[in-house]
Amino acid sequence: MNTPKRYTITAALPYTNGPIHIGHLAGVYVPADIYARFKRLTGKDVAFICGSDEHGVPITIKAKKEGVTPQDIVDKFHAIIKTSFEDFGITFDNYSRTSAKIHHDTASEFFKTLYDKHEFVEEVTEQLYDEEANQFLADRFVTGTCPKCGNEDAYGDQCESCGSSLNATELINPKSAITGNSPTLKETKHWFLPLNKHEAFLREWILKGHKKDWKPNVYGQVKSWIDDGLRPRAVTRDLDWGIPVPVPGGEGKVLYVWFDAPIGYISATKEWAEREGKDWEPYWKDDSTKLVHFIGKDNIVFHCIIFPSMLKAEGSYILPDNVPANEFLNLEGNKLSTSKNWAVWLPDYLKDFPNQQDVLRYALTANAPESKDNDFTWNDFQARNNNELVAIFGNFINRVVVLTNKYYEGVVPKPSEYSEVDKETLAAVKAYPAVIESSIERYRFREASQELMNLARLGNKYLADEEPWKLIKTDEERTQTIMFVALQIASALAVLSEPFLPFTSNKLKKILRFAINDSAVPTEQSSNKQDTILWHDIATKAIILPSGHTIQQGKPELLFTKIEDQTIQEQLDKLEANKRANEAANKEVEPQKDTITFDDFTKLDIRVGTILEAEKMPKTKKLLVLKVDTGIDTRTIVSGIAESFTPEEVIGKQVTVLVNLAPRKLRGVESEGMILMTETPEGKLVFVNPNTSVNNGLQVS
Ligand code: B3M
Ligand code: ZN
Repeated sequence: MNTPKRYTITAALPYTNGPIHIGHLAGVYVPADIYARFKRLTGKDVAFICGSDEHGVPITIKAKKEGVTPQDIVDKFHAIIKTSFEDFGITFDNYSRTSAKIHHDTASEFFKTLYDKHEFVEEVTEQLYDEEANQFLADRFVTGTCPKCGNEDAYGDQCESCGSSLNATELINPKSAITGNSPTLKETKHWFLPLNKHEAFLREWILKGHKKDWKPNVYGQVKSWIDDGLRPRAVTRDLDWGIPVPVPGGEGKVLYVWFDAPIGYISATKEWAEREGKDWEPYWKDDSTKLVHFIGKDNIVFHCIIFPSMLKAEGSYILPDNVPANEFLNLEGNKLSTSKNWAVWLPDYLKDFPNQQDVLRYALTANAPESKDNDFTWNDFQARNNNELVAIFGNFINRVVVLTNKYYEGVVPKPSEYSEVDKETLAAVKAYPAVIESSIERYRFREASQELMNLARLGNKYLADEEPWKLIKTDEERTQTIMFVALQIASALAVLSEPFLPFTSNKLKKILRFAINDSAVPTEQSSNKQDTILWHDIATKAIILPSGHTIQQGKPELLFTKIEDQTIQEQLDKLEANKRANEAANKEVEPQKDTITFDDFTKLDIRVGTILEAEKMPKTKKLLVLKVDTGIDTRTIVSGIAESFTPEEVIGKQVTVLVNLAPRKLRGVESEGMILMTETPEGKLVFVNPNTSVNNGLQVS
């Protein structure tokens, strides 16, 4: 594409059935924001669009589970998600929602246009039906085995494991997510988008080399679907939550969520344009607009096959130039999971790490799952912060600001003759805009973030090599030049860091007293107008901060602070506790054991006893060796409670003991009896014992 006149950048619309977590940020929203910020910094006309995806079965399932309406669910989570994006500096030009009227109207009109152009196939087919729930089973209302990859938890419309888009009737061994029953088949009419009819167009558009700049993980998936043969996909559903089908015979039916949601990008652009007094159409219909969809890999088929086919069939829209889908982020070696509460939720992160959004943005970018699934670990998070943001970026800026204040009361000194090193350093700085730009233009944000850190490394090395703190004693003139050069590097960091570290960039611009040209109240107009410093200025302007300019005086705030091991351990403990609580909350209650007779029960001799002594069983994690006064005698009992109690904690405790259990040797120690325990939701063992002190030996019956 020739140089685009404008950019329409979309980010996948998050389902409003829960908060968002670090996987969403890493997979979609931080890369999209980096790209949008970068394009704005290079003076481009950008529409950065997103919004809540408020239809679809997951929302109705959650509403049913909580006994509220779907609208209650989407209202709650739309607000939470929108706030999270604002908190993390994701700079959408519009964050809309698909329950908005403008979207219902836009999606209905889009459907009607395709309907009137006979782009749909109307067909009565047999669909899965739950007789007990008296409901058709579509999408997440049904699970089964994926016919493509064998994943047993595939949904009626999609397999998250291999990404395939499915018809529910293709599932092997389907089960209703409402009742667990095996569904029957029942006839119903739907409107199908005949993807097979668009195969030639898709082959031409994508496979004929036209999209070789698509990421291999995206191009590969799309090619395999097309090669497997495309089939008609139903774009309506027998559901009551969604956008009503706007044609005769559509009563009681709604648009399939994946038909309406991508149109949400268009309606959100319309809403934005209306608000800004702009024309929305060039952003979606002008060939000189570059359309880029940021998504996760499970959305590739919808953004590369289905939505482009819809746009092509409608006929007046442009097609996406690129769909740089990321793979998945795992957490501490396990798949991020909302249902298992195995996640770092953005609101929780901000509670534990207030004002440290950039640390997370950076750690997620530096480790992003750009070409394969990747793992977020709290240790890596700590290392990125301590070893890079604090030790390199923050340390360099702090030294420059402290020394400029110490030697020159914050005034940028006048340089004299540049040395060869100065010239090489300044030349290297001027090369960075193009170096980082090259990575960003290829959607390699990990690489781009490391190039930014290399610029900070350059600054750190320059100061360490030139040692102005020594030269100040002997060569005042040389020191001024060194500090002048260092301040130019700091200025470059202030501008080039903005897409990656927006909060830090803003702080740094205040420290250097660039007049802030966005939300922060600008300081008094500085003498050299840095309030509109753009990306390429770093390469073209002779200098950024001229001598005589005054930076912030006094002790500067630290841009980053060291994260201690204890803080990381607390996060790891929290994860484990959440996981156990979630497992307990969702634990199936053990079915009752076989019935026994009263005689069987009377054979059990259960007494109250007191633990007199306790010690850890050598070379084991779980066992304590106890001396227990049973009232009958004092005996040894080995108990698997060492992970829940220390020996000191149990001495003196009254416990309930099964005393006539046949003795058995455990690790060479003869154990005569069993202490009765149960388990808390967090997985901690607790004693089942009398809640008042009684004599040892008393029988429990
Ligand atoms: N709501 C996100 C997901 O599949 C989905 C994206 C829609 S983008 C139009 O998790
Ligand atoms: Zn599959």
